[in-house]
Amino acid sequence: MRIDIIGAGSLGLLLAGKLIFAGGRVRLWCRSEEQCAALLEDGITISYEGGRQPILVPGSEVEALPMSEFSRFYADETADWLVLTVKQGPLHQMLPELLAPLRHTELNLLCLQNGWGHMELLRELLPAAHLYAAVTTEGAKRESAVRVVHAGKGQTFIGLWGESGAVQMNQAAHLAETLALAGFSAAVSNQVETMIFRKLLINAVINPLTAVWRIPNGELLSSDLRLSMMRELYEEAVSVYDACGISYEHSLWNDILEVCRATSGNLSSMLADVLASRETEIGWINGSLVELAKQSGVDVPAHRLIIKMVEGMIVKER
Ligand code: KPL
Repeated sequence: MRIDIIGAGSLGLLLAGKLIFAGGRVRLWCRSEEQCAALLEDGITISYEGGRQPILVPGSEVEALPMSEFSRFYADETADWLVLTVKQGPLHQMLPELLAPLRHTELNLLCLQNGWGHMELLRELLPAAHLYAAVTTEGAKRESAVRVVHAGKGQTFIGLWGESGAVQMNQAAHLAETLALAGFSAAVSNQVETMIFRKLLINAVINPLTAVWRIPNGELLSSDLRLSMMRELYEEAVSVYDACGISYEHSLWNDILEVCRATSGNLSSMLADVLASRETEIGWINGSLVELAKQSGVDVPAHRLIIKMVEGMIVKER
C-alpha cells in the first residue's frame, strides 16, 4: 500500500515515521523546502516519554517532498491513500489550489482534522473522491522539523463519509490493518460522525480555557470557578446539539472531566499553538459551534466571548 501524507506537523511526522519504520511506502508532503531538506538529511525521530527507546528512521528512507511539487502526485504512480494531517486553517487556505488538479480523480482521502466544516469543503473540491473522516486520540508533540514525541498512545477510528459501499469499507479496513502493523490502534467505525461531535465538544470546553489560563488540562479541575466556566461552555454546546438533532452520549460531561484527568499534565493543542504564537483552531472548534448555533437559533454567548479572548491572545499586524 502506498500512502501520501499531506502535512508534516506532529501527526504527519508520527504517522510517516511509524509507517516507514514498519516497512510502509510513504511520501510526506511538507509546506517548506527547508523541512524537506532536514527530513532527507536527518530522517524522522520519534521519542517517547518515560525512557522507551526512540524510533529512528534514516533520511535515506524518507521520501519528503515540498507541496510546491504536488503535481508529481498524479504524474507518478498514484497512491492508494491520500492522508490529510494539516490543520483546519492551512487546509482551507492551501488545499483548494493544491487539490484542484485532482478534481476528477477517484482517490481515497483520509481526513484527520479537529473541528467541523472541512468535510463539506473537501466534498466540493473532490467530487470523485471517496472521503473518509478519522478521529484520533494519538498524542503527538512536534519538537522540531524532524522530531516528534509520541506523547500518548490513543485510538483511531475511520469512517466512510457521505456514501456507503462494501469495497470502500474494505479499503478502510485494509488501511486500519496497515496502521495497526505500524503500531497504532486503528479500526473502522460507522459512528465516526458521532465521535467527531464528541471530540468537538471536548475540545471546545478544554482547549480555549487552558489556552486563556495557560494551564495544563488537569488544572481545569482545580477550582470551582474553572469548573463552572467549563460547565457553561458545555451547557451551551449541548443546547446547540439538541437544537440541531446531533446525537451525543449523556455521559459527555463526565468524559470531559475524565479527559482532563487522563491528560492532566498535557498542554492542549490550543495552548501549545498560543505559546508558539501560531494561529489556533478556535475558529474551527468553538467557531463551528457558533455557526451551528446561528443555524438553529440558539444563543451561545460564552463561546462567542471565549473565541474573542483566544483570538486576542495572538496579536496580528494590522
Ligand atoms: O485533543 C485535545 C487537544 O489538546 O487538542 C485534548 C483532548 C484536549 C488533549 O489535550
